[in-house]
Amino acid sequence: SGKEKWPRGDEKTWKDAIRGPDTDTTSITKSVVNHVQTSLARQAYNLDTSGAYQAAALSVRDNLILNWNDTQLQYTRKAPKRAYYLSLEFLMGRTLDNAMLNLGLKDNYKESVDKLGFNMEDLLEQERDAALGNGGLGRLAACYLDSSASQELPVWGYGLRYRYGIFQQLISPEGQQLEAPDPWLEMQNPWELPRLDVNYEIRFYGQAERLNDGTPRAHWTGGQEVLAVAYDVMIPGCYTKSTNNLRLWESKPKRGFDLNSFNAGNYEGAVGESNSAFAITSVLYPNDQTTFGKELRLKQQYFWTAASLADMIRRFKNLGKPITDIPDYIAIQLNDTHPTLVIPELMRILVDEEDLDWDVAWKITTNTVFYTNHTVLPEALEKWPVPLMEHLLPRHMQIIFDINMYALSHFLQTVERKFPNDRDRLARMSLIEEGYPQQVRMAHLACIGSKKVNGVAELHSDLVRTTILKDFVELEGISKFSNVTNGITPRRWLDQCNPELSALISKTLKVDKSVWLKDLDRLEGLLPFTEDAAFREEWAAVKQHNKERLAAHVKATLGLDINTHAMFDVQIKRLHEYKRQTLNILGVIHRYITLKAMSPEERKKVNPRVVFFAGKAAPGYYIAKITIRLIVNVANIINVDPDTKDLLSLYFLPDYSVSLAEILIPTSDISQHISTAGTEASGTSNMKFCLNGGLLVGTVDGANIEIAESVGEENVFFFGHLTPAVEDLRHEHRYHPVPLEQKCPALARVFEKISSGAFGDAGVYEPLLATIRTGDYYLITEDFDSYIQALAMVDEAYLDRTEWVKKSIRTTARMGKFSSDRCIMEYADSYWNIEPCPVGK
Ligand code: B1N
Repeated sequence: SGKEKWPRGDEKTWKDAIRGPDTDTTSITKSVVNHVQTSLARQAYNLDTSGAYQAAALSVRDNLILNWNDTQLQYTRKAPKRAYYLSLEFLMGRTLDNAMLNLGLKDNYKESVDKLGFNMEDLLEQERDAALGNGGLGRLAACYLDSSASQELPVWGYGLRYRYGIFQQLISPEGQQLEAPDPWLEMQNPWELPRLDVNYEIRFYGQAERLNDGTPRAHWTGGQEVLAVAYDVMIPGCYTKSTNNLRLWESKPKRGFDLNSFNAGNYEGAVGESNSAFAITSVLYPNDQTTFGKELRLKQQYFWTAASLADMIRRFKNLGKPITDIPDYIAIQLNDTHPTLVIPELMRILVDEEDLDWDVAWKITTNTVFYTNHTVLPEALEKWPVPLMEHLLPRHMQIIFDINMYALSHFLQTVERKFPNDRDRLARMSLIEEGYPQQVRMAHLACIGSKKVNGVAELHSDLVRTTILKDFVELEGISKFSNVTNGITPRRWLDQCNPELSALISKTLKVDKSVWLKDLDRLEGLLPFTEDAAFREEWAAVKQHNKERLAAHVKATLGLDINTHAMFDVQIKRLHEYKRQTLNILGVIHRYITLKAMSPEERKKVNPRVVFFAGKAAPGYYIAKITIRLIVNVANIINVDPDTKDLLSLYFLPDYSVSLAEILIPTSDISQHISTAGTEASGTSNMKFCLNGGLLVGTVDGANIEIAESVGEENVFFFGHLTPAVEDLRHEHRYHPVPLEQKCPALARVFEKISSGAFGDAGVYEPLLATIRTGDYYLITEDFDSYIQALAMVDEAYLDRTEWVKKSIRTTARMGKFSSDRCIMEYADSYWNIEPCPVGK
């Protein structure tokens, strides 16, 4: 806007020199070659594929930076309310392809790279995944950033810049998972902008002394101070200039080494202190859905929330508004309880530094913060020992006790009135769980400190309301507790991972992808084409090509041959007992036994099937690691059995990642989402498979339910007990155990096979089998028969290939609801109260 003056110099000189984006092939080529010569300091004749990737990435990055600058300037000028998505995990995957597609420049870059003598596919393969997450929670954060930018919403992400992302998984020939570090920053990372000038000092330990001057204030002094330094990752929107920011913090010592210690001869102590500062952001914790009360993890959480909040407040203060206006300019979304410390940290700033009354500070806080719960599994609910919290964050521990007093006891008085003498209720609701030691219940703190609380699928949000936060619903009213069903970005999870299908859709709908990728309900336009035989053939051909692409990849990386004319059956996710990869592998063994018992004549009628598994087990998760072992050893046997190998084969693909998912998902005929009912909060890969025309085999759990509602129950294969039955069944198991042979003879035969040593030393698997034989917390024995039946129905349905392809088309066509654009609009409208802030308007 014309109001601003050029800061210095001659306006025309500036304007002539300022460059625009490189969009046509000629300027793209120039920019790529320029980066080869200057940024990479290489001669053109000396360029390899890795260098070509770097140069192309730097050229794309230039374009992103220009858009990023314009977007951020626009935000500064318009000063809209902003939302901040706080997540300890951002599972971004690769960036180059996504960036080119969102910029609408992929074809031009491809042409340019071609002319320079390189192949775009090879270049893309050079990039390492940014794997700063464990699974669904981290990938959801990445999808939400893509949607926020695509919807032109002023949303920033805040996270940690781990030097090591999720470990690399190696599988030994015996099927053991081995973990290797993921030094993803060893190569230059063109996608981040170091902001060494944006930094904050973060305090740990020390003393907190209340002033006791009639105010709630305290002084927090001493301890260790660590520097948080910002690295910015640009998040391009799809077909828009809007380019948002993901700010990742790196920890480092406040001032190099402590010179005093040096001079006192304490070299080790000085280096130790500096190492402990670097250690904070050194590694992502690889435990999905379990917490271990580790001090370093709590340090990560505070380091990140304190730096992020300091950054938000500095930005807010630049607006010159009264501090009480914070909720009008800032919305903070907590991605699970990991960033819950923002609540006491914001209270500390408002009370101790801004000198506000407690009640005023509490009102600001509870109007600014929003909390998303992602799990109801008891072992995943965060609790921190009070002594640890007191030691590391003495002031925050005081504040949490005060919140418990003021906010809760205020509540608790209401409770007293509403439910007199209900001592159990008081103990249940307290922020502090009694015991040795006492523990802080982070979900309770997140709940009472937030304006709204949501779960991630209808069923899950119901469970949040009726189980873990039931008492709070009774107290605060139901309207605070709602649902935002998860979604996925169709940019990465259709256009990027399945370009042929994307092209077929655009051609069929006669709509440019720039339209339907941002309005996914448009896919419904495919429905009439289910009756078009030529279209169905094209649809099936795309699936076939995707299978071949995967087979080529597996051949190149693992040296294995895959039968691409089989049905592809895929289960890819973290290894977890509740996700029941065991049910799947036991089902595979059952199938193998059944095939072996058939005559050659009977076998001829069987449709070939290839089963894929991929996923990592937390390094300390013993049972999950045995499950991998069983899968690998079953594969070793059945893949070479001449009787069956053409009809059934099995692959455990090592080192599952976002990039591997992008190759696997478009190949599936069916995918498995078979958690014990009530345990999988949502699931998001279920959505990715269905969007790509794979049918779903699953339990009545998480988002499976809503997917079935959308695509039609006739197009999914449901099985198993429902959520309300689960508790009763577990109770039955405990108090009226029935021997496996009696309860589920088919499964007993599978167990016998394993115990006979058919898949190697049976002793290895015994601890896994024992969890099922005794206790069976995840109800394998209860669901096995109906699982086998569901797979039989899959086989039967697959016989009618025409009808199958129709199901596939209908599934894709009805997945519009699951675009993460819809989720982000819901958060923007019903939670954050923010509006689009487009560039140049
Ligand atoms: O979050 C996803 C859901 O789709 C999945 O169903 C859910 O299991 C997943 C602690 C978690 N819940 N909890 C976690 C991850 C890491 C950690 O340290 C908990 N992940 C989920 C997205 O909503």
